Amino acid sequence: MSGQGFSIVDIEQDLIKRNEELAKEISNIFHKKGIKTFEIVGAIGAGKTAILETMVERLKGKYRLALVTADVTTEIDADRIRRHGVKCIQISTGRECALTASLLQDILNQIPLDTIDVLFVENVGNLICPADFIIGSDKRIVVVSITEGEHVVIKHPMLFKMSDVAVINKIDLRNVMDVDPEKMVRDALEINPSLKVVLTSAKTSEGIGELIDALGL
Ligand SMILES: Nc1nc2c(ncn2[C@@H]2O[C@H](COP(=O)(O)OP(=O)(O)OP(=O)(O)O)[C@@H](O)[C@H]2O)c(=O)[nH]1
Ligand SMILES: [Mg+2]
Repeated sequence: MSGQGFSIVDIEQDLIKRNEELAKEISNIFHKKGIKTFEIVGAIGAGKTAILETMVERLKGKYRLALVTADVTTEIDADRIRRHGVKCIQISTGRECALTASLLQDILNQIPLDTIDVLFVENVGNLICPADFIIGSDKRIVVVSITEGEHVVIKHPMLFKMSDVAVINKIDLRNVMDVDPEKMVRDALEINPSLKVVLTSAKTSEGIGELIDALGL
């Protein structure tokens, strides 16, 4: 506690609690509309958008999809998704290093809630900040790739603890990287034994079918 009766830690805890309450409200809205929601978090450049592009191609004939992509400034990811003929809303987070429930609430009226079955939300590329801020999705998918190095999983346990599915991407590069993807799988399961862990390549589509199965889609 500081002399004024509150501390930075108190303020942070209050923000996290208020975010959780709002995330619950958002989750209720999605459930009432029968929409399945998935949040994709993970390292910068691990392949979150590339995986979404590959999944969108496979899923768009089966489900009515919409996506939200969050980035600090650009619309690059949203434009990549839109090229697949799917609605994608961009959130610019500015100085924030992760999405919050409040940022999602701000664009909720742009999501066609009455005409979609599945919503994917790509968070800002960051392996730390999103751990504190849930956004009300049914499942969270954490993505890393073998190019971040073999220890990226054990160095960032929080998001693996707080996710339902973990993706180790870019396994097409396994022969040029001095990395054992199976060790990354073991590390992820040690951190969170209930995780479903999938090895993928967004480039060759290896493992994408398995990922879709892991999401129950
Ligand atoms: N070889 C290989 N390259 C990949 C794979 N997935 C993505 N990439 C490449 O990695 C780079 C980053 O991919 P993105 O899909 O933009 O990654 P991201 O996680 O969405 O990145 P941010 O949104 O900026 O955090 C691009 O050049 C992709 O073409 C993969 O499985 N194999
Ligand atoms: Mg991206």
